[in-house]
Amino acid sequence: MKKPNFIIVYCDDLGYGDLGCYGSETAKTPNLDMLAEEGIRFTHWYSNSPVCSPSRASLLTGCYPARTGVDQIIAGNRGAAGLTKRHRTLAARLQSNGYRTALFGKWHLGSQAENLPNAHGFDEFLGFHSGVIDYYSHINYWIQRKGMDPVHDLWNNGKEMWSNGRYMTNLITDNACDYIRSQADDPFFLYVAYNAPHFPMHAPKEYLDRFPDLPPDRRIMAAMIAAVDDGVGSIIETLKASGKYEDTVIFFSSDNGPSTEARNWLDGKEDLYYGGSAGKLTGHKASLFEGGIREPAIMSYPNHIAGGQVSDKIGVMMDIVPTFMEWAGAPLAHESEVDGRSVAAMAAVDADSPHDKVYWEYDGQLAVRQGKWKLVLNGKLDFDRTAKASVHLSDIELDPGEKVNLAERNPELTLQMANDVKAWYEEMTAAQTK
Ligand SMILES: [Ca+2]
Repeated sequence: MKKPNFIIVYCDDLGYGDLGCYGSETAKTPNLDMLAEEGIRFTHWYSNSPVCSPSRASLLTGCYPARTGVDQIIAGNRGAAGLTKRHRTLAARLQSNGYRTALFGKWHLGSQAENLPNAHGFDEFLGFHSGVIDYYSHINYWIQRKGMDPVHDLWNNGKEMWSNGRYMTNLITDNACDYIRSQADDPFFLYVAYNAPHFPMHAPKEYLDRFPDLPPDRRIMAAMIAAVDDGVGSIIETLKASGKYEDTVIFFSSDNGPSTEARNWLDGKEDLYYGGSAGKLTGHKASLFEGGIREPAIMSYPNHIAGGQVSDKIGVMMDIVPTFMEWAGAPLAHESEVDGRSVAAMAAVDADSPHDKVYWEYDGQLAVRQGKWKLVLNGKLDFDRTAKASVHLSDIELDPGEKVNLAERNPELTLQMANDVKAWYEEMTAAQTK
């Protein structure tokens, strides 16, 4: 079988309910909806963390965040430590299997030389190192909250570059399309890491004009998502024009759920922000309830995966490494190298999920999904708000919104799941290598 190309399109803080094909009545995402029609749309696909850096560490290494040493949000200053070279990324693995590799957009896995994309297997990188930049000046102003001055953060292969005034989403899309057009016959891995729709809430007027009737918080969100959707449309069009679409795997998702942080507002309000939607799910960014970690996830591989599928089987971001390596013809030695499992059969022939249990830890919270059951310990609803019960058991099939706490009615199950997730976390922290 021909080695496929791989493209990951990754959004930032995009909610489960914020695409047309996931039920949004305000976002307009015709290109992503079409991609889902031509591929498979997952309804129980999870990020490994409810925040940026750990989620991205898992996507790229195939390991749980704690094992990678990146289990917190990495600071935005130049010189911030991050993912070390002890952890092999998907880019490094594919590069050593004959792939050309490129990243355009957000990195957020550290900014020391050994943490940067070029040190982690990317031949080409154009984008930013930290977690957030202004969409037009490409300056990170948000580290001022930590007492640091703003830093300009736009780079091309280790060299600082300036593209003042250029909307970041379009800059990423244009580089991605140019890269596809420049490829000859070697297979490639392209990581398109949009910072949208993470704050600051910026979009060109032409996108805002598409949504004249929405309230301000939804309007800017819909505009930013529409720019991403147009980007995905351009990428697909470019693939088709170069005859590469059928042999290219495209995976679209987001690192965590929508943010309620007041700094999303640009009118001075200090209220919680609800511009992004987790749909019917409870919890937002930083929460281990479903809204923080369950993500839109679309996969297409026209020569291998039948279109029009919707799968409710459990997949996790850390599964992408073993899945792509299997399709690249270089499967991993799973047991020793990664925590993720290949979902190639789940995607191609609707096989069962490879996971009996999936675990999470973030900022004092623990969670486990076991079949239809989900247990959250010390749960939070976002960065600041704590959930009512410190032990919350849900039947996710009957109650996807985690509204009804079944812990007291199921004490033995609750205890077993709590013990399992605590044991898992002990194992992970013992194995942690920075
Ligand atoms: Ca994020």
